[in-house]
Amino acid sequence: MEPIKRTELVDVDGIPCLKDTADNWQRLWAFKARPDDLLICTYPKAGTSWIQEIVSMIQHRGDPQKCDQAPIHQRIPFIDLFPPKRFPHGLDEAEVMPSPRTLKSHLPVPLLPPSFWEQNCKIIYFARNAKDSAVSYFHFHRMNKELPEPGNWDEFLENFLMGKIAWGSWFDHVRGWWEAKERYQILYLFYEDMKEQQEKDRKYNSGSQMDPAREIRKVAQFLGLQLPDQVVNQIVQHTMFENMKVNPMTNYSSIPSFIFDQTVSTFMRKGTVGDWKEHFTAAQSEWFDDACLRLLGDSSLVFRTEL
Ligand code: PPS
Repeated sequence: MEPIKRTELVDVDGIPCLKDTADNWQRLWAFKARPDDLLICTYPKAGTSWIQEIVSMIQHRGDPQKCDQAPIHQRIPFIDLFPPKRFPHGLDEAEVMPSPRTLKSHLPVPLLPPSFWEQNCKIIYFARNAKDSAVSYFHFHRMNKELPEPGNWDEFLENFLMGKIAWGSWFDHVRGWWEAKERYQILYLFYEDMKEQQEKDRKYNSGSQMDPAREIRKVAQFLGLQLPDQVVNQIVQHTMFENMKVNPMTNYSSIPSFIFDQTVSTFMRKGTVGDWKEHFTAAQSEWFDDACLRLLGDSSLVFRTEL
């Protein structure tokens, strides 16, 4: 198979986007959200697939067979991705999908099609700390042949910090959505809290009294559903990193290897909090801490970089 060409970035209102997204901008901006749409929004590599599978399991009342009917990216279309070699696009799929729809986006607040705000759609935002997001995004650039060339780690990290990567600045993204939740129906969750829940679940099964599914219950409540404990437990188990990693419906093995080369880096790579320590030098870590203080210090938004 002929290797595909890595894309370039094109600014849309000052935010770097994949060229094909920019080329389809008018169509995306005119997207007609429906009042009962649920949007899952994240900065890339925040654990989107994790929260997608949790939502999908909640919607199917914990029945894995219903989730196993199609890969996650088909069940929940990604509206702002227009990859040249993949048809139909998420937007095409979303447009013909019956209601109620669940959709995925990486768009920052200023670029979200206005109909989502007009229809006051429910939105789940899943955020992950900058350091682990940067590491995960770097490895994803290495294996995803549609993304721009990442350069070496130092180069990539500088671009990440400057927001010169697809979907723009992590800082602007997490902050924009944090502020938007004051005005709209947005459930803002953290990867680190979800991971802590997983770890507690392991202890719970070994006799601890902690609630193993706090974050999953929050999602169910936001969706207006009350699930029995047994169902919640099934969801916790089904969405454990180890289980999603071997599940062909969630590990992106359905994407051909000339696009996602999982011999370079797997999509479900490590799934931990603190992997950044294996990549950052002390100076780079300090640089990130300073940037967090400078760019987020005056907000109430706090990220944990270890558990
Ligand atoms: S994408 O391409 O932006 O939609 O990717 P996304 O799904 O947001 O991010 C992939 C990272 O999320 C991790 N992940 C998980 N961690 C813990 N538990 C579960 N169940 C889980 N599912 C996905 C995945 O491993 C990627 O992170 P890294 O750090 O690279 O391992």
